[in-house]
Amino acid sequence: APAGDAPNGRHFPEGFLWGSATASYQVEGAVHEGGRGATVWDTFSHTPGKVHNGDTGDVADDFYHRYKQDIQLMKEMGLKACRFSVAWSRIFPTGTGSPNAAGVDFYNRLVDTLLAAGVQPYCTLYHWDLPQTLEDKGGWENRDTAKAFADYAAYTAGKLSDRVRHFMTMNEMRSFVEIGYGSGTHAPGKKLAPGPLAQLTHNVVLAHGMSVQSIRASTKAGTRVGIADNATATTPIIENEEHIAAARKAMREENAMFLSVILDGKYSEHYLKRLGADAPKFTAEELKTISSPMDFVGINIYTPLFVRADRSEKGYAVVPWTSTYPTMASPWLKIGPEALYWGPKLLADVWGVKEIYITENGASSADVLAPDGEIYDTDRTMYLRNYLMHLQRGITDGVPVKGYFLWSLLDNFEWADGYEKRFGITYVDFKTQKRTPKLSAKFYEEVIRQNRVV
Ligand code: GBH
Repeated sequence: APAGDAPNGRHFPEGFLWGSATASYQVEGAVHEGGRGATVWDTFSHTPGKVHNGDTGDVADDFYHRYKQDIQLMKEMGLKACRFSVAWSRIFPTGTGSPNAAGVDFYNRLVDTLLAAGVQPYCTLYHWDLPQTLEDKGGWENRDTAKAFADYAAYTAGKLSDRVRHFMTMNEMRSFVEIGYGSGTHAPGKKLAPGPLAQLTHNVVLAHGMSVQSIRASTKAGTRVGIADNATATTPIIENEEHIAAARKAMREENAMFLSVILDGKYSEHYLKRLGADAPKFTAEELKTISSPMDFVGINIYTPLFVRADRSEKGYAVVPWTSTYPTMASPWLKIGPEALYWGPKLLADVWGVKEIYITENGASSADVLAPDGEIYDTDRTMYLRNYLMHLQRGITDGVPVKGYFLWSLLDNFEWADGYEKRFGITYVDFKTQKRTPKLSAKFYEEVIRQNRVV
């Protein structure tokens, strides 16, 4: 065999779940069809100055109409699983009240088409598109939103659970909390003071816990419930004992208000102390609900947080970025493949999580069509290859990662960056809706075919 053909230790376990991920508002379009109600992202993207170039998700990838062709693409690539999100306002146009049958029908068709193509559906119930009606009543600042979410999640999961076995309550709580209600650069564009923001954060983790319980109550036995959290992947600057110990401490602290309270059932003392008078008010009963046991934990991993040991009370310090640190097309997307080793590894070591999915990982790149009509995204391919090597390394060390969902199947509406930043392994011409698999798609196809990093 020619050099390079031999198996060389980069294999994944048999049955490893290779997938891709998308989210409703980023791909569906058809915002006025099928009885869908308005969401905070419709309002935000139609507010001048909020999204790059004035882009909106009105059409996006037109996935609402083109999902069959896109599932065909998944099949051709050999994908085993697809992570998608349900638009709450397609099911309950005003967030609560009576369900909209046309909305349920769309996700029924989507799930049926996936299954017919041999692709396992993984369903996220909330990927940031809050019904506008609920935002008008205070959004996540209002405790009633948590109850509304638990009801919507139970109803939707109940409708799909005869065919969908895995549900994730929420995607990236930290992102929609801190950017949506803190810095205000995502929908709904609010800038809350630290106290109200901490209370809102508490409502969000409470909503997660309430929905874990309500989904369990409304679905078939054996339904698996988890989350897709953008856990901060604390990564030791040097892999030695003292810095690894620091990274372990940092994992708990840096995720204090989301994953840690969910998995520990309490807020860390440092977190409460740091907030002082701004700390959230909560009851023991609420902490119990927030920490309702999950069947798996999904983490979205892009960029590491490098930490080092130090003699402070916390026992670690965050290492700042150098101005020359290699970065993909989005300034926040620093290339740190070790994050895909340390993120899941610390999740397993610190909390004993037994079933982990990488619910997102991927990269933006300045894709250009070459004269031959191909897109040679060698940088995205390099990024994926290196991250996957570290994922494989972790699994070899015994970290229980069961699947990997690449963000994203398609170029799509990248929130405040509009269509400027492309994350797809499939190129989308937004004028014609033509799909062209990039080099990275062919790379991923080969990874899946050989079940190893190629
Ligand atoms: C994920 O967010 C999302 O789940 C997904 O919807 C998104 O398309 C994908 O990743 C790619 O971005 O501009 O400095 O304020 C990733 C985490 C959090 C990264 C918010 C960008 C904004 C940084 N994101 N962050 S900044």
